[in-house]
Amino acid sequence: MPTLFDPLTLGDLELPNRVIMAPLTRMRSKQPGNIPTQLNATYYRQRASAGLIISEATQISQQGQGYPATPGIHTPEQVDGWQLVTDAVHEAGGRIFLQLWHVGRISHRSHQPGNELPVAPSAIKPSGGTFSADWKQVAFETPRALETAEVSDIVKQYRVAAENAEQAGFDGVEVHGANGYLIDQFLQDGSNKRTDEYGGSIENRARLLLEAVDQATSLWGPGRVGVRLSPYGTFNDMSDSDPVGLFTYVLSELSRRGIAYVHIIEPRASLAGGQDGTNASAPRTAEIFRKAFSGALISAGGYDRADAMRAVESGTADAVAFGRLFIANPDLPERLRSGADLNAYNRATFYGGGEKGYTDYPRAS
Ligand code: 8OZ
Repeated sequence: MPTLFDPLTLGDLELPNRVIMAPLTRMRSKQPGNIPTQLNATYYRQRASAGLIISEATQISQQGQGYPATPGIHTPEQVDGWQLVTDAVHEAGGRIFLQLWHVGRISHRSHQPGNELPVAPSAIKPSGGTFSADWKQVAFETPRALETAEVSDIVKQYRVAAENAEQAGFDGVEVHGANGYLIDQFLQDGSNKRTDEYGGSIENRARLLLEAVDQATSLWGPGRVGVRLSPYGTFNDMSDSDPVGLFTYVLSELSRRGIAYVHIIEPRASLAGGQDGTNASAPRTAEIFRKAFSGALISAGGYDRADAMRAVESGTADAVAFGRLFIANPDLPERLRSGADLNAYNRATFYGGGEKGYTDYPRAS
Protein backbone atom coordinates (compact mmCIF):
# COMPACT_ATOMS: atom_id res chain seq x y z
CA MET A 1 0.00 0.00 0.00
CA PRO A 2 1.16 3.58 -0.64
CA THR A 3 1.88 6.03 2.16
CA LEU A 4 0.54 9.52 2.82
CA PHE A 5 3.71 10.89 1.24
CA ASP A 6 3.55 8.99 -2.05
CA PRO A 7 2.31 10.52 -5.31
CA LEU A 8 -1.28 9.98 -6.38
CA THR A 9 -2.97 10.11 -9.76
CA LEU A 10 -6.17 12.02 -9.09
CA GLY A 11 -8.22 12.17 -12.28
CA ASP A 12 -6.10 14.15 -14.77
CA LEU A 13 -3.69 15.39 -12.09
CA GLU A 14 -0.50 13.92 -10.68
CA LEU A 15 -0.25 14.89 -7.03
CA PRO A 16 3.21 14.77 -5.41
CA ASN A 17 1.71 13.67 -2.06
CA ARG A 18 -1.63 12.81 -0.47
CA VAL A 19 -1.80 15.62 2.06
CA ILE A 20 -4.72 17.71 0.78
CA MET A 21 -5.59 21.22 1.93
CA ALA A 22 -9.30 21.10 2.84
CA PRO A 23 -11.63 23.90 1.75
CA LEU A 24 -11.54 26.47 4.57
CA THR A 25 -13.91 29.39 4.98
CA ARG A 26 -11.82 32.38 6.19
CA MET A 27 -14.10 35.37 5.31
CA ARG A 28 -11.30 37.66 4.17
CA SER A 29 -12.28 38.77 0.68
CA LYS A 30 -12.24 42.46 -0.29
CA GLN A 31 -15.40 44.47 0.42
CA PRO A 32 -17.58 45.45 -1.27
CA GLY A 33 -17.67 42.80 -3.97
CA ASN A 34 -16.35 39.65 -2.23
CA ILE A 35 -13.15 39.80 -4.28
CA PRO A 36 -10.01 37.72 -3.62
CA THR A 37 -6.89 39.81 -2.97
CA GLN A 38 -3.12 39.65 -2.92
CA LEU A 39 -3.35 38.71 0.77
CA ASN A 40 -5.47 35.69 -0.13
CA ALA A 41 -2.93 34.81 -2.85
CA THR A 42 -0.11 34.94 -0.27
CA TYR A 43 -2.04 32.60 2.06
CA TYR A 44 -2.62 30.03 -0.67
CA ARG A 45 0.93 30.35 -2.05
CA GLN A 46 2.31 29.56 1.41
CA ARG A 47 0.37 26.26 1.31
CA ALA A 48 1.30 25.21 -2.27
CA SER A 49 3.19 22.10 -1.10
CA ALA A 50 -0.19 20.42 -0.50
CA GLY A 51 -0.84 17.52 -2.86
CA LEU A 52 -3.89 19.55 -3.87
CA ILE A 53 -5.40 22.76 -2.51
CA ILE A 54 -9.18 22.95 -2.49
CA SER A 55 -10.19 26.60 -2.25
CA GLU A 56 -12.46 27.95 0.43
CA ALA A 57 -16.16 27.58 -0.40
CA THR A 58 -16.96 30.19 -3.06
CA GLN A 59 -20.49 31.35 -3.87
CA ILE A 60 -21.63 30.82 -7.44
CA SER A 61 -24.09 33.73 -7.22
CA GLN A 62 -25.14 36.46 -4.82
CA GLN A 63 -28.08 34.25 -3.83
CA GLY A 64 -25.56 31.54 -2.90
CA GLN A 65 -23.82 33.62 -0.19
CA GLY A 66 -24.53 33.01 3.50
CA TYR A 67 -21.70 34.59 5.48
CA PRO A 68 -19.87 37.93 5.30
CA ALA A 69 -16.77 38.38 3.12
CA THR A 70 -16.76 34.90 1.57
CA PRO A 71 -15.46 35.17 -2.00
CA GLY A 72 -17.57 34.72 -5.10
CA ILE A 73 -16.94 33.49 -8.65
CA HIS A 74 -19.75 35.32 -10.45
CA THR A 75 -18.30 38.75 -11.32
CA PRO A 76 -15.35 39.75 -13.55
CA GLU A 77 -13.62 41.37 -10.55
CA GLN A 78 -13.82 38.09 -8.63
CA VAL A 79 -12.38 36.17 -11.60
CA ASP A 80 -9.47 38.65 -11.72
CA GLY A 81 -8.98 38.31 -7.96
CA TRP A 82 -8.88 34.52 -8.20
CA GLN A 83 -6.33 34.80 -11.00
CA LEU A 84 -3.92 36.31 -8.43
CA VAL A 85 -4.45 33.22 -6.29
CA THR A 86 -4.07 30.60 -9.01
CA ASP A 87 -0.97 32.35 -10.42
CA ALA A 88 0.62 32.40 -6.96
CA VAL A 89 -0.11 28.72 -6.33
CA HIS A 90 1.16 27.69 -9.76
CA GLU A 91 4.33 29.78 -9.43
CA ALA A 92 5.01 27.91 -6.20
CA GLY A 93 4.51 24.55 -7.95
CA GLY A 94 1.05 23.75 -6.55
CA ARG A 95 -2.37 22.75 -7.82
CA ILE A 96 -5.72 24.29 -6.81
CA PHE A 97 -9.39 23.43 -7.37
CA LEU A 98 -12.19 25.94 -6.78
CA GLN A 99 -15.01 24.82 -4.50
CA LEU A 100 -18.41 25.80 -5.98
CA TRP A 101 -20.91 26.74 -3.26
CA HIS A 102 -24.55 27.71 -2.91
CA VAL A 103 -25.68 27.95 0.72
CA GLY A 104 -29.45 27.69 0.15
CA ARG A 105 -31.24 28.24 3.47
CA ILE A 106 -28.00 28.80 5.43
CA SER A 107 -28.14 32.52 4.73
CA HIS A 108 -29.77 35.75 5.81
CA ARG A 109 -31.68 38.45 3.95
CA SER A 110 -28.74 40.84 4.32
CA HIS A 111 -26.71 38.67 1.91
CA GLN A 112 -29.52 38.19 -0.60
CA PRO A 113 -30.27 40.20 -3.73
CA GLY A 114 -33.00 42.72 -2.88
CA ASN A 115 -32.93 41.65 0.78
CA GLU A 116 -35.18 38.74 -0.10
CA LEU A 117 -35.56 35.52 1.87
CA PRO A 118 -32.94 32.80 1.33
CA VAL A 119 -34.06 29.92 -0.89
CA ALA A 120 -34.21 26.19 -0.22
CA PRO A 121 -35.79 22.98 -1.53
CA SER A 122 -38.57 23.36 1.06
CA ALA A 123 -39.74 26.10 3.41
CA ILE A 124 -38.15 24.56 6.50
CA LYS A 125 -36.22 26.76 8.89
CA PRO A 126 -32.95 25.27 10.10
CA SER A 127 -32.13 25.65 13.78
CA GLY A 128 -29.39 28.13 14.62
CA GLY A 129 -28.16 31.21 12.82
CA THR A 130 -25.37 32.87 10.90
CA PHE A 131 -23.61 36.22 10.57
CA SER A 132 -25.39 38.98 8.70
CA ALA A 133 -23.60 41.09 6.09
CA ASP A 134 -22.54 43.46 8.91
CA TRP A 135 -21.22 40.60 11.10
CA LYS A 136 -24.15 40.51 13.55
CA GLN A 137 -25.21 37.11 14.87
CA VAL A 138 -28.70 36.53 13.42
CA ALA A 139 -31.20 33.65 13.60
CA PHE A 140 -32.20 31.80 10.45
CA GLU A 141 -35.62 32.55 8.99
CA THR A 142 -37.94 30.18 7.17
CA PRO A 143 -36.59 30.07 3.60
CA ARG A 144 -38.66 30.30 0.43
CA ALA A 145 -39.09 27.01 -1.45
CA LEU A 146 -37.67 27.22 -4.99
CA GLU A 147 -40.01 26.86 -7.97
CA THR A 148 -39.02 23.98 -10.25
CA ALA A 149 -37.95 26.38 -13.01
CA GLU A 150 -35.69 28.21 -10.57
CA VAL A 151 -33.75 25.02 -9.92
CA SER A 152 -32.70 25.05 -13.60
CA ASP A 153 -31.47 28.61 -13.09
CA ILE A 154 -29.29 27.39 -10.25
CA VAL A 155 -27.88 24.63 -12.44
CA LYS A 156 -26.97 27.41 -14.90
CA GLN A 157 -25.26 29.28 -12.06
CA TYR A 158 -23.06 26.21 -11.55
CA ARG A 159 -22.28 26.21 -15.27
CA VAL A 160 -21.26 29.85 -15.36
CA ALA A 161 -19.25 29.49 -12.17
CA ALA A 162 -17.40 26.48 -13.63
CA GLU A 163 -16.63 28.56 -16.73
CA ASN A 164 -15.42 31.44 -14.57
CA ALA A 165 -13.19 29.04 -12.62
CA GLU A 166 -11.57 27.98 -15.87
CA GLN A 167 -11.02 31.60 -16.84
CA ALA A 168 -9.49 32.29 -13.43
CA GLY A 169 -6.84 29.63 -13.99
CA PHE A 170 -7.94 26.86 -11.62
CA ASP A 171 -6.94 23.22 -12.20
CA GLY A 172 -10.46 21.93 -11.64
CA VAL A 173 -13.57 22.34 -9.51
CA GLU A 174 -15.10 20.67 -6.48
CA VAL A 175 -18.88 20.74 -6.15
CA HIS A 176 -19.78 21.37 -2.50
CA GLY A 177 -22.46 18.81 -1.73
CA ALA A 178 -21.81 18.69 2.02
CA ASN A 179 -22.46 20.34 5.38
CA GLY A 180 -26.10 21.26 4.97
CA TYR A 181 -25.79 23.75 2.09
CA LEU A 182 -28.10 23.84 -0.92
CA ILE A 183 -27.12 20.58 -2.65
CA ASP A 184 -27.12 18.70 0.66
CA GLN A 185 -30.51 20.28 1.49
CA PHE A 186 -31.82 18.68 -1.70
CA LEU A 187 -30.11 15.33 -1.03
CA GLN A 188 -31.37 14.69 2.50
CA ASP A 189 -35.03 14.13 3.27
CA GLY A 190 -35.00 16.09 6.55
CA SER A 191 -34.78 19.29 4.46
CA ASN A 192 -36.33 18.18 1.15
CA LYS A 193 -40.12 17.65 1.14
CA ARG A 194 -40.62 18.52 -2.54
CA THR A 195 -43.15 16.77 -4.72
CA ASP A 196 -41.61 17.65 -8.11
CA GLU A 197 -38.76 15.86 -9.89
CA TYR A 198 -36.29 17.23 -7.32
CA GLY A 199 -37.95 15.63 -4.29
CA GLY A 200 -39.30 12.34 -3.01
CA SER A 201 -37.22 9.41 -4.26
CA ILE A 202 -33.46 9.22 -3.76
CA GLU A 203 -33.04 9.61 -7.54
CA ASN A 204 -35.03 12.83 -7.47
CA ARG A 205 -33.23 14.27 -4.45
CA ALA A 206 -29.85 13.55 -6.08
CA ARG A 207 -30.88 15.28 -9.33
CA LEU A 208 -29.58 18.77 -8.49
CA LEU A 209 -26.17 17.44 -7.44
CA LEU A 210 -25.85 15.33 -10.57
CA GLU A 211 -27.00 18.17 -12.85
CA ALA A 212 -24.42 20.47 -11.29
CA VAL A 213 -21.74 17.80 -11.67
CA ASP A 214 -22.75 17.23 -15.30
CA GLN A 215 -22.33 20.94 -16.00
CA ALA A 216 -18.87 20.83 -14.47
CA THR A 217 -17.73 17.64 -16.23
CA SER A 218 -19.05 18.74 -19.63
CA LEU A 219 -16.77 21.75 -19.38
CA TRP A 220 -13.78 20.46 -17.44
CA GLY A 221 -13.89 16.75 -18.27
CA PRO A 222 -14.55 14.28 -15.43
CA GLY A 223 -10.86 14.11 -14.50
CA ARG A 224 -10.92 17.66 -13.16
CA VAL A 225 -14.09 17.48 -11.09
CA GLY A 226 -14.54 16.36 -7.49
CA VAL A 227 -17.51 16.28 -5.13
CA ARG A 228 -17.61 16.84 -1.36
CA LEU A 229 -20.19 14.96 0.73
CA SER A 230 -20.94 14.61 4.45
CA PRO A 231 -23.09 11.52 5.09
CA TYR A 232 -24.43 11.38 8.66
CA GLY A 233 -23.32 14.97 9.26
CA THR A 234 -25.66 16.95 11.51
CA PHE A 235 -24.10 20.40 11.03
CA ASN A 236 -26.67 22.95 9.81
CA ASP A 237 -29.54 20.84 11.13
CA MET A 238 -29.28 18.00 8.63
CA SER A 239 -30.85 14.54 8.78
CA ASP A 240 -31.83 11.73 6.45
CA SER A 241 -33.93 8.62 7.00
CA ASP A 242 -31.60 6.36 4.99
CA PRO A 243 -28.04 7.72 4.64
CA VAL A 244 -26.64 4.41 3.38
CA GLY A 245 -29.25 4.11 0.62
CA LEU A 246 -28.93 7.77 -0.37
CA PHE A 247 -25.16 8.04 -0.47
CA THR A 248 -24.66 4.59 -2.01
CA TYR A 249 -26.84 5.73 -4.91
CA VAL A 250 -25.05 9.09 -5.19
CA LEU A 251 -21.63 7.41 -5.19
CA SER A 252 -22.68 4.88 -7.82
CA GLU A 253 -23.82 7.72 -10.10
CA LEU A 254 -20.59 9.63 -9.49
CA SER A 255 -18.61 6.45 -10.25
CA ARG A 256 -20.45 6.09 -13.53
CA ARG A 257 -19.41 9.63 -14.46
CA GLY A 258 -15.76 8.86 -13.71
CA ILE A 259 -15.08 12.03 -11.72
CA ALA A 260 -11.60 12.53 -10.24
CA TYR A 261 -12.55 12.04 -6.62
CA VAL A 262 -15.10 12.20 -3.88
CA HIS A 263 -14.23 13.95 -0.71
CA ILE A 264 -16.07 12.63 2.35
CA ILE A 265 -16.19 14.37 5.71
CA GLU A 266 -16.24 12.06 8.70
CA PRO A 267 -19.22 12.90 10.91
CA ARG A 268 -16.95 12.85 13.96
CA ALA A 269 -15.45 16.11 12.66
CA SER A 270 -16.35 19.27 14.52
CA LEU A 271 -17.15 22.00 12.04
CA ALA A 272 -17.31 25.77 12.13
CA GLY A 273 -14.82 26.22 14.90
CA GLY A 274 -16.21 23.38 16.99
CA GLN A 275 -19.63 24.97 17.52
CA ASP A 276 -21.58 22.12 16.11
CA GLY A 277 -21.63 19.08 13.93
CA THR A 278 -20.11 16.24 15.90
CA ASN A 279 -22.09 13.04 15.50
CA ALA A 280 -20.26 10.65 17.78
CA SER A 281 -22.59 7.73 17.15
CA ALA A 282 -22.11 7.74 13.37
CA PRO A 283 -20.01 5.09 11.61
CA ARG A 284 -16.63 5.72 9.95
CA THR A 285 -18.04 6.78 6.60
CA ALA A 286 -14.80 6.40 4.62
CA GLU A 287 -15.02 2.70 5.47
CA ILE A 288 -18.69 2.16 4.71
CA PHE A 289 -18.69 4.13 1.45
CA ARG A 290 -15.27 3.10 0.12
CA LYS A 291 -16.69 0.27 -1.97
CA ALA A 292 -19.49 2.41 -3.38
CA PHE A 293 -17.16 4.71 -5.33
CA SER A 294 -14.70 3.51 -7.95
CA GLY A 295 -12.48 6.63 -8.14
CA ALA A 296 -10.18 8.23 -5.60
CA LEU A 297 -11.45 8.88 -2.09
CA ILE A 298 -10.27 11.84 -0.03
CA SER A 299 -11.23 11.54 3.62
CA ALA A 300 -11.49 14.59 5.89
CA GLY A 301 -12.42 15.37 9.46
CA GLY A 302 -10.22 15.69 12.51
CA TYR A 303 -7.30 13.60 11.29
CA ASP A 304 -3.95 13.71 13.05
CA ARG A 305 -0.68 12.42 11.61
CA ALA A 306 -0.97 8.84 12.83
CA ASP A 307 -4.63 8.52 11.82
CA ALA A 308 -3.96 9.90 8.36
CA MET A 309 -0.98 7.65 7.74
CA ARG A 310 -3.04 4.66 8.83
CA ALA A 311 -6.00 5.62 6.61
CA VAL A 312 -3.82 5.68 3.49
CA GLU A 313 -1.67 2.68 4.37
CA SER A 314 -4.72 0.54 5.13
CA GLY A 315 -6.45 1.60 1.92
CA THR A 316 -9.39 3.27 3.69
CA ALA A 317 -8.64 6.46 1.77
CA ASP A 318 -6.37 7.47 -1.11
CA ALA A 319 -5.63 10.85 0.44
CA VAL A 320 -6.50 12.85 3.57
CA ALA A 321 -7.64 16.48 3.75
CA PHE A 322 -6.57 18.65 6.68
CA GLY A 323 -8.28 21.87 7.69
CA ARG A 324 -7.26 23.31 11.03
CA LEU A 325 -3.75 21.84 10.80
CA PHE A 326 -3.26 23.54 7.42
CA ILE A 327 -4.45 26.87 8.80
CA ALA A 328 -1.64 26.82 11.36
CA ASN A 329 1.05 24.99 9.36
CA PRO A 330 1.69 26.31 5.85
CA ASP A 331 4.33 23.59 5.36
CA LEU A 332 2.09 20.80 6.68
CA PRO A 333 3.15 18.02 4.25
CA GLU A 334 6.83 18.41 5.15
CA ARG A 335 6.07 18.64 8.87
CA LEU A 336 3.97 15.47 8.76
CA ARG A 337 6.64 13.67 6.74
CA SER A 338 9.44 14.56 9.13
CA GLY A 339 7.33 14.26 12.27
CA ALA A 340 8.14 17.86 13.24
CA ASP A 341 6.09 19.62 15.90
CA LEU A 342 2.99 21.42 14.65
CA ASN A 343 2.01 25.03 15.33
CA ALA A 344 -1.19 25.33 17.37
CA TYR A 345 -4.15 26.98 15.63
CA ASN A 346 -5.97 29.99 17.02
CA ARG A 347 -9.75 29.73 16.60
CA ALA A 348 -10.22 33.43 17.29
CA THR A 349 -8.68 34.29 13.92
CA PHE A 350 -10.36 31.63 11.76
CA TYR A 351 -13.03 33.97 10.37
CA GLY A 352 -12.53 37.53 9.21
CA GLY A 353 -9.70 39.96 9.85
CA GLY A 354 -6.40 40.30 8.00
CA GLU A 355 -2.90 38.83 8.16
CA LYS A 356 -3.07 37.86 11.81
CA GLY A 357 -3.83 34.17 12.11
CA TYR A 358 -3.84 33.94 8.31
CA THR A 359 -0.44 34.50 6.70
CA ASP A 360 1.71 34.80 9.85
CA TYR A 361 2.01 31.17 10.94
CA PRO A 362 5.71 30.26 10.65
CA ARG A 363 7.26 27.44 8.67
CA ALA A 364 9.34 24.89 10.54
CA SER A 365 12.57 25.92 8.83
C1 8OZ B 1 -17.36 27.13 8.62
C2 8OZ B 1 -17.92 28.40 8.62
C3 8OZ B 1 -18.64 28.82 7.53
C4 8OZ B 1 -18.79 27.99 6.43
C5 8OZ B 1 -18.62 24.38 5.40
C6 8OZ B 1 -18.35 26.32 4.02
O1 8OZ B 1 -18.90 23.92 6.51
C7 8OZ B 1 -18.40 25.84 5.25
C8 8OZ B 1 -18.23 26.72 6.44
C9 8OZ B 1 -17.52 26.30 7.54
O2 8OZ B 1 -18.55 23.65 4.41
